[in-house]
Formats: sequence, C-alpha cells, structure tokens
Amino acid sequence: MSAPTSSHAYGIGVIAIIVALSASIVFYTSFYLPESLAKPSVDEHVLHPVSQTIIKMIEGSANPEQQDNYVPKLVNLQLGIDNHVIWDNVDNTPHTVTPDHRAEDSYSGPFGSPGVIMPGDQYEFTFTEPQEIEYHCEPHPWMKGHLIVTKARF
Ligand SMILES: [Cu+2]
Repeated sequence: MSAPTSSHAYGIGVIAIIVALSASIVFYTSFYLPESLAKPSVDEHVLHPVSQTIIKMIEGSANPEQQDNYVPKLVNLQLGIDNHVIWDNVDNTPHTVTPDHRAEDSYSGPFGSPGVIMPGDQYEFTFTEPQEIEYHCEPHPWMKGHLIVTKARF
C-alpha cells in the first residue's frame, strides 16, 4: 500500500527538480549571461559628464605652413567632468581623427573617426578610463593632437 504512494512522491520530487533546473537555466541564459557579457558597467557621471570638450579643426588646417589645426591641440580630460569630446570640422576640407597608435576604450570601443569628417560634420567620443592618446589627420599628417584622460581630481 505504501509503495505506490512513495513512488508517486518520488516522481513529483524528480519533476520538481527538473522544473527548478530548467527555470535556473532559463534565468542564466536569458538574464544573467547577457548582463555579464554586456559592456562594462561605467559610472553614470562618467557616461554623462557635466560638460563636453570641443576641439575645432580650424580653417586652413590643410595648409602645412599653418601652425594651428586641432584647436586646442593638447587637451586634459577628467572623467566625469569633460570626458565627452566633440571634434568639429569648421574647415572647408575633410579631415580625420586618427590615433598614432591603436587606441581603445573598453566601453566606447576603438578610438578614431570611422572615415573622413566632412566640413560641418563632427566626430564624438566618450572616454571612460584614463589613457593618453596622440592622434593626427590621415590626409594631413602635420595636423597633430594630444589627449590626456585622467580621473577627476577633487
Ligand atoms: Cu586634415
């Protein structure tokens, strides 16, 4: 008499374990895994700094005789303050923002304009970690800029 009851309970136990297991697999693959594979978590203040930095590619930059091209040429950025940078081509010639050596931000990805920045266009990049980058313009290699990204000094 007791045998059927216990095998029934055993069956329910097995089903319960299977249900719990599949539920945790579903949770792991649909919630935990995508979250952990996603971009690194970055402080809100770094993602949305209080101000942005504008670097202008000024008129006449295509002329190697002209001293100023990326203005300002040397920029010190502080994370959470002004680490969102906009290169604004106010010249009448296309330019690029190309790192001298491959540079990457673990949140924003590879640094550098994907192609030329046409007159009137802009290139934007948000730095999320300290680094130092020297860059130039591909068609006009005498155009040189320098970025230093540091943590905010309080
Ligand atoms: Cu150029």
